[in-house]
Amino acid sequence: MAEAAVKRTSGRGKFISFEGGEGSGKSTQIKKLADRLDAVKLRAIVTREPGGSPGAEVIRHLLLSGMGKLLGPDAETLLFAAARDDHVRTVIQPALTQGIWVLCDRFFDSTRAYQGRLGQVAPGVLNAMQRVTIGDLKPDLTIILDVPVEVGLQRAAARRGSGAPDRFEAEDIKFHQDLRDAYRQIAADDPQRCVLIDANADAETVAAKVWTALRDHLFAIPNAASTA
Ligand code: T5A
Repeated sequence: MAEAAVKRTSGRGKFISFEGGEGSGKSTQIKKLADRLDAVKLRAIVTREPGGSPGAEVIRHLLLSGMGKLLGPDAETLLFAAARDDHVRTVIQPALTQGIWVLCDRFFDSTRAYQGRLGQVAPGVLNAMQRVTIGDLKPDLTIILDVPVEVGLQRAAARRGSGAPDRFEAEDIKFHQDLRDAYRQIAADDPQRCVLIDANADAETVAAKVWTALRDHLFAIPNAASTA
């Protein structure tokens, strides 16, 4: 069965992005999915934004320190775009071309939600940046993990321990509620690509829903349920 899975997905790799608010469980679910794909002998890499390539990781550091915020919403968005440009060119595209699946913790929907809806960067600016950085590249599937804001922030705080919240975790509760609404809207606007998953459950339950979404959207995984 594993052989069949590899054979039927030969060619370009699948591109799957994970999205959601702070502490929604993206990193946890990506790791579980990577393990599960490995079990059916599908080659996959796990990467993240901002970051994912050496150049983009430098920009990540700048952004999460809050330095980008000081420059204003447009310039901060340009920094996210610069990081994405490097990441796409040096990591994502080469992997997909080699038939390797890419599991990405955040992608352009994060820019749409955080900088577009919340930062109020104009759609024309976002569209132009998207054209330059990713062109026609779109995830084959976007998993949007949906949790109540309080739950996500509690999870993020528990994981952080005594460390300081980063630039976005430190925003007020309304910001996070608007963010949740923005993601729900993104899911509603593009149901072919996006699956909204209720992630207010234990990690195994959420992982089962993610796997079902994959099986339903990327039909090339045969007998997915039998690998549970
Ligand atoms: N950003 C990013 C933009 O503004 N624009 C952009 O274009 C892009 C790409 C990145 C920040 O940059 C912003 C958005 C972000 O604010 P980050 O440090 O990468 O920052 O942080 P996040 O992407 O927000 O991810 P987090 O690490 O905060 O959360 P995750 O990955 O969603 O959650 P995870 O899996 O680390 O889980 C958090 C904690 O909860 C537990 C985990 O064990 C962990 O302790 N947990 C659960 N607990 C109970 N039940 C479950 N189901 C659980 N799942 C996980």
